[in-house]
Amino acid sequence: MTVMTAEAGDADTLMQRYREDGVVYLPGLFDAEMLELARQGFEWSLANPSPAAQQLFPQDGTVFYQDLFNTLSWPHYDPLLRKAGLGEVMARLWGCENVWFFFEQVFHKKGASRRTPWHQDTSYFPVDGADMSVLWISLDPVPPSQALEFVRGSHRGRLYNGSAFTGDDDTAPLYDVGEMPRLPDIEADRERFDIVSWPFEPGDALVFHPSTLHGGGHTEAHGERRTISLRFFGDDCNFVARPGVSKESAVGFNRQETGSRDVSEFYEGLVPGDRFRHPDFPKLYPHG
Ligand SMILES: O=C(O)CCC(=O)C(=O)O
Repeated sequence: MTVMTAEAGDADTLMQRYREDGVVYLPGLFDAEMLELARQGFEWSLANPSPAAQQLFPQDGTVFYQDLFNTLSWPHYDPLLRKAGLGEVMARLWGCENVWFFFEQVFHKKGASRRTPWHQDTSYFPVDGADMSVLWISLDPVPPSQALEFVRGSHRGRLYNGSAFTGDDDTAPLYDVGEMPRLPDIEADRERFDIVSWPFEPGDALVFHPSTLHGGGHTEAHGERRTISLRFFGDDCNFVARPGVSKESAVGFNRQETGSRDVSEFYEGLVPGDRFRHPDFPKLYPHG
């Protein structure tokens, strides 16, 4: 495993590294004002759960909470997205002309909360392409021993079945139909994988392609991690087929009861191969 220390570098270096490694570290991307906006977004999400909110691995008795694709939360992240110029950050990283916000996800770990299972985000939604990113930030410092980890370059390899995020076997498949291969047991054979991570301070950001294998980031007994994952897509992004719709994934939930829109509305009328577009995804770049 390599704990990275390198600084971010110039725009061309970053673009190349993103293409090759599928993950880049942007130290000090957010100043105190941006961090405060991020904190407000996170607090709003925690106080206003969508029907997709869930306590993961409840049998462990620690906090491992997540919520995602709550369209009602989007106005609460919008000031951060725009003031921090995240559309422009993605346009430069991908070398593309248009950038849209896709959706938010929050994670809250407290106490001795387990590692996040290794997985690729792309397995969970019917969207794929080169111009896609997850921007991961933590409102709390993350020491190297508790870092989110990545398999460098894995976004250029195969797309595995998702992890079901249940039980003892982290490779237990999300879909029980279809051709996607089962995840490798990376924890059982770490030396075989090119695992990288960075020590992380509030204000830093990790940007990764959603097909990059990532996992880890446990917390210790007295620890807490408040994390926001913001997702973006751009010109090269297509609707693709997936073997099914998981009840646990963002796709399956009926959100009518809170007023949050169902993600399936955003996929309506699309067939595999279509450009992934919907007028209600906030356009971030160029500025509307
Ligand atoms: O923060 C974590 O532990 C998991 C993050 C993650 O899987 C993601 O942002 O896609």
